[in-house]
Formats: sequence, structure tokens, C-alpha cells
Amino acid sequence: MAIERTLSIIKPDAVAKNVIGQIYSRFEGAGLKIVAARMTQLSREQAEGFYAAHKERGFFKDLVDFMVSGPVMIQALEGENAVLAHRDLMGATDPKKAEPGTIRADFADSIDANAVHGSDAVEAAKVEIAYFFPEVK
Ligand code: IDP
Repeated sequence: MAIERTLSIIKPDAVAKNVIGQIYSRFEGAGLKIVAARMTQLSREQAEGFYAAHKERGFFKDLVDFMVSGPVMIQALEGENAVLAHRDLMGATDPKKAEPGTIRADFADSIDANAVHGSDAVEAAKVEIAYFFPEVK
């Protein structure tokens, strides 16, 4: 088992629902440690930069509009196989397809407002953690 880090964002819909604590409990229950965290309101520039890989997708503007619509809670998580462990906690991108008991099944309303982001690979996690937490080594 490898100790990894992953980047998590609790998106504006979940922050508005006041479930940060419930989501943090799931991280802790799965053995994921919060090693950096910041609540912030993303600028358009930050959101566009973060999701640059999706720039050509039809949903890009809606995604950016949503991500800047309210405060987000951003954290770096650390633990055994953190990237996959966190993806398992999140559930499928579309909450209608997410397994019962996952964060998205329990807290997300739609594929647009889907409660959480999580890095999809170790290399992506490194880039995403450096993007929001340049001070974290
Ligand atoms: P992920 O967040 O599960 O890794 P990605 O495919 O990386 O999913 O997409 C990034 C985000 O873009 C999703 O979390 C979701 O908010 C949004 N998204 C993805 N596909 C669609 C879509 O078909 N319609 C609207 N939004 C989408």
C-alpha cells in the first residue's frame, strides 16, 4: 500500500448545504488525514485554470459558473491509496449513478452540482495540490 495525497474540493452546493463536517467525517473514517485546508471563493481565473483540461467540453462554462457561485472548501488528503480511496468515497460523477452511501449519492443533486471534486490520479493530485497549496511540500 502506498501513502498518497489527493486534492479534494467541497463544491459550492455542499458548502451551502452545511455538510462540510459530515464530509470530513467520511474522510477521517476512511483513514484519510487532512494535511492542508482552506475555505475560499474561487475567481473565474482560478476555476478556469483548475479545470483547463475540460476547456473544450460543452459543459466548461457551466462548470466554471458553478464553481465560482459560492465558497468552496479545498483540502489535501493523505493516506493509503488516497486517490482511489477518496474516489470511492465520492462515488460516480453523476449522482444518479453513484453507489448508495457515497458522498455524491447522499449530498449531490445533479451532475453539475455534484458536491465534491477529487483528483483522478497521483500525478494529477500533485499538480492540483501545488495549484492551491504551493506552500505544501
Ligand atoms: P469527476 O469530477 O468525477 O472527476 P470529470 O469528468 O473530471 O468528473 O468532470 C469534472 C466535473 O465537470 C464534474 O465533477 C462535473 O461537475 C462536471 N461534469 C462532467 N461531465 C459533465 C456533464 O456531462 N455535464 C455537466 N457537467 C459535467
